Amino acid sequence: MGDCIAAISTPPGEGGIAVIRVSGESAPEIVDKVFMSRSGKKLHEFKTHSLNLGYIRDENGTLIDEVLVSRMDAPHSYTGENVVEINCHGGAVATRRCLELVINAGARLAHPGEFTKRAFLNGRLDMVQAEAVIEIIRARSEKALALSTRNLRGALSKTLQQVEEELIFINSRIEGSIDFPEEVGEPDWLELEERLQAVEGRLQKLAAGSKRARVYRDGVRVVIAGKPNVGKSSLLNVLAQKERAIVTEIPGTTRDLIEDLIYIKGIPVWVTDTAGIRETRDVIESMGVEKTRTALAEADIVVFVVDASTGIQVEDLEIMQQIEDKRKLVVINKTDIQDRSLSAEEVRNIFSGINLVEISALEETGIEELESALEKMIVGKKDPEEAEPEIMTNLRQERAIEAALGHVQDAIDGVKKRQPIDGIAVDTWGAVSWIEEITGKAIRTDVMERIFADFCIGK
Ligand SMILES: Nc1nc2c(ncn2[C@@H]2O[C@H](COP(=O)(O)OP(=O)(O)OP(=O)(O)O)[C@@H](O)[C@H]2O)c(=O)[nH]1
Ligand SMILES: [Mg+2]
Repeated sequence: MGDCIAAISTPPGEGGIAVIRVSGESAPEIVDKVFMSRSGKKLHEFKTHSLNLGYIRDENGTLIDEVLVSRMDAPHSYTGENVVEINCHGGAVATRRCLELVINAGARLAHPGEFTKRAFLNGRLDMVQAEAVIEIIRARSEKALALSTRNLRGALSKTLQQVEEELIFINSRIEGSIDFPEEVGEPDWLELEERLQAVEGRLQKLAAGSKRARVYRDGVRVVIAGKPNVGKSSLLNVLAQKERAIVTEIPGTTRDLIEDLIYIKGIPVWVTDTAGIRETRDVIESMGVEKTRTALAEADIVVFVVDASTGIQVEDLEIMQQIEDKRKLVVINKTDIQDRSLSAEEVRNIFSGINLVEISALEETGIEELESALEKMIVGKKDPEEAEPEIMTNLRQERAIEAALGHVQDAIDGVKKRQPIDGIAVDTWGAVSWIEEITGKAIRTDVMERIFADFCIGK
């Protein structure tokens, strides 16, 4: 710490403006060496949080760019340090040159995520909020963005803080019995059990809710499969709202995997159209069928399309066997055909206990139902009674929550069996340390470094 760091904080390439961010005790003095304001005043003569027009010039006095410079004094800045931001005119060359001059004037190039790391180290953000910053940048759907923003504002941190406080309270009860066995005596076992169970319930809800919320960030893989000619490519085209795949009346049209990213109720979904599965002598087609099998293995959900005009045939049964242990939605397509030879009843009888929707890819009917059915399968049923709002966690946070949960459950077990109290304390403190690992209160340095290494330079 201590030294002054600088980086281009806007994405590379041409833009309307580009921002060079400089942070550190001496940021204003360093920028003053290369900045010449229109009024001739130095940066420290301006008020903090003001915007000042002027020029960046090089060692020879040559003007490089006309810029707007803002100064944000500690502690009211992104990093909590003195921050100066130079708004350049977006051109890649001029911006790089300005950065170079700032570096020559005494700043050092920032490491990836170093601004946010300083914000964390200066107590401006906790670890959950720092991670929310990356997630906001990477958000692929509006829902993911909204959930990340909630975490930046402290939704997850607040819940974790309450859990931590409760655990510390429980610990104080336990420690009383350990430290003053004569005076305090045995702990109130029933109270301990109740309190621990309340914590367990909260952590379980958090874990379940965050798994649900996570699909909005990570998305899911949906693979459309079925025998040739049932309308798989037609369905992809309807979902993608464009002619993504070739559709013909010839069975075996699709040979390669065709993928598209679509959004179903705000969830990013990679939909893959596949070659119709059948025995074939055609070399290319059979390679396609092989690819279908690979795609099926990697699918989160299989949309298994059957044809209302042909009914269920041997091929359908074989495909069903192949996707036996997959989560699946059976779609009866071509329901617009007059003399259809397949009813929903029949399909339900053949494949008992399945999710089923009827559509016509040609007339685009039943698509809304299909999307709702998929959403339900992906997000799961939400308990309307659920008090906890949806909170998104990343893998690191999820693992730590599960580890904390494990300790709490062991503690409950210990309480039920009236085990020695100091053994139970090991678990309750273990739970606290996992919670503190999430918020960063007691995070290991290597874990912290790994998190910030994931950031981009300039953040
Ligand atoms: N009547 C009717 N015809 C449809 C419907 N959906 C698709 N078709 C027709 O069925 C034929 C096959 O459609 P595709 O979408 O190419 O079928 P596919 O399952 O991708 O076929 P392969 O790629 O060969 O496996 C085309 O002639 C489509 O126009 C539908 O809902 N109703
Ligand atoms: Mg096709």
